Amino acid sequence: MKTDKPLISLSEGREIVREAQQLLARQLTSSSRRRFLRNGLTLGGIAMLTGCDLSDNTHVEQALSRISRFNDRVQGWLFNADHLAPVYAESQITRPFPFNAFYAEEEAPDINGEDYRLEVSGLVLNKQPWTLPQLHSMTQISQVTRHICVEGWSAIGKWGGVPFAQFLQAIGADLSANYVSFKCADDYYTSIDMATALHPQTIMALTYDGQILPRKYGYPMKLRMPTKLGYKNPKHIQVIEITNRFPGGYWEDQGYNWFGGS
Ligand SMILES: Nc1nc2c(c(=O)[nH]1)N[C@H]1C(S)=C(S)[C@@H](COP(=O)(O)O)O[C@H]1N2
Ligand SMILES: [Mo]
Repeated sequence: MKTDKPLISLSEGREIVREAQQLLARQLTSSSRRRFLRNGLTLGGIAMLTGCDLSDNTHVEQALSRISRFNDRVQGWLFNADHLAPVYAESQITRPFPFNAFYAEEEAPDINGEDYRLEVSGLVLNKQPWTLPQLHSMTQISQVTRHICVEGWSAIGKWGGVPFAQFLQAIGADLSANYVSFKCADDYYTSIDMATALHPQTIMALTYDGQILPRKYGYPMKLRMPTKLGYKNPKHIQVIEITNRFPGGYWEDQGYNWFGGS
């Protein structure tokens, strides 16, 4: 019998992806294999799914990373550009908002705003670098959203800046390209899918809580995406590249799931 009912609902799909993602985020720890087993997938099952021989650690890592890449594709399909992340009232802002990086707060890069130039490269028509006043002169929006970090905390904050879709248009980006990659002043790097880059809540944040973005939160500019986990939100961005070559990321290359939806 023909039926229009999908195999799984969108919310079931999201739930499956979330669970797989949580498993994968923990794959760095030595207990990852035990967790995997406890959560139901046997190594035999993984071997069958991935076509990998799991006789040693390297092969297990390979299998997990194949599952992670598969998971990226599923999340890409499920990602709905019209679906908005929840927004909150200003009274719900978490104070003080937490700082996080792969180093201590005092080591955050100290960038001179007057010398700052944002570089643009790859599949774009206009590779002219951007000054801070130029970015500030574009349309600004602000939003109060929740930031979720896989290290086990979440917090509500208010970011303001340029809708990223407008910036991509301004530089004549090839909007059919697969990836947007970010290089930061502190050697951090990450990358996102084009659908997320164009999402209406994705902003090039220049302010935090109505003030110029403080050094610890990513001065002079960070990308803020309430649809993605904390590690996908790069601070202190220096270079934006539009590309079809998979760029990876600082944590992603160490095993965190690349799509990283929240
Ligand atoms: N440049 C840079 N961006 C980064 C990081 C970093 O170490 N360097 N850490 C990421 C992680 S894991 C988190 S949770 C958030 C923390 O942002 P916050 O300090 O504004 O809370 O920044 C993300 N972006
Ligand atoms: Mo994080």
